Amino acid sequence: MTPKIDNYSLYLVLNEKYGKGRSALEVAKLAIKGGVDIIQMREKEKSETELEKLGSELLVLCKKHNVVFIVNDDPHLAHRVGADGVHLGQDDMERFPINAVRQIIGNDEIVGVSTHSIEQFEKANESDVDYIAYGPIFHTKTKDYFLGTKDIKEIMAIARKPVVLIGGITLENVDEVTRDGARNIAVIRDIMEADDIVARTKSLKEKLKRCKELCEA
Ligand code: TZP
Ligand code: MG
Repeated sequence: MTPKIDNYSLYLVLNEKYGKGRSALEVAKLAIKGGVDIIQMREKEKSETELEKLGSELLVLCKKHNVVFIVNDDPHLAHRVGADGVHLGQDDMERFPINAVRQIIGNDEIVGVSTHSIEQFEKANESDVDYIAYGPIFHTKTKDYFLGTKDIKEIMAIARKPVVLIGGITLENVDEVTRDGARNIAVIRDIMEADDIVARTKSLKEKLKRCKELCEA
């Protein structure tokens, strides 16, 4: 059965080029040891063959440890490797409207979408997706702008599905997003670039645990 996205999830977006010489698989193993909940393969520089190989390896690893495994950009690839779901950007959705995505990967699989404005968020909120990523919140390397924390309260108030905040989130600033209502966070560099990936992941997870305790008290 396909797992669901639970709140207080820590979501690692894997991109080997930030791994300081460590392979994506190696980083994934360490992050899983640290308690990461969701892993996305976002490897823009790899060939189709490399992606299939890595995707299959990550799937085995994630399944073994009950970690949700998501493939970025391509529902066909997600389906071929048997991932739990696919993550689509705004541009991917032009190529693959949600109905087409469902036909490729199935109704039970997870579909996540990136949004970068309240308008995009509202549209995703009304569509057949399983979670919504919102950002970049802080300065990041994959985008040339960031939104800041100003919209978090509003999107959390209207959200009808799990929301994952992304973009420049670190152990040092994560409280700024959870304080405004965020329940799930995604990171690339804060885990990938860490000297001690296990410890860093544990610390981020600890922040979410504390947030849960405070929110549910
Ligand atoms: N989408 C919005 S920001 C981002 C993506 C993929 C990159 C997040 O990377 P980092 O290193 O956590 O800022
Ligand atoms: Mg994409």
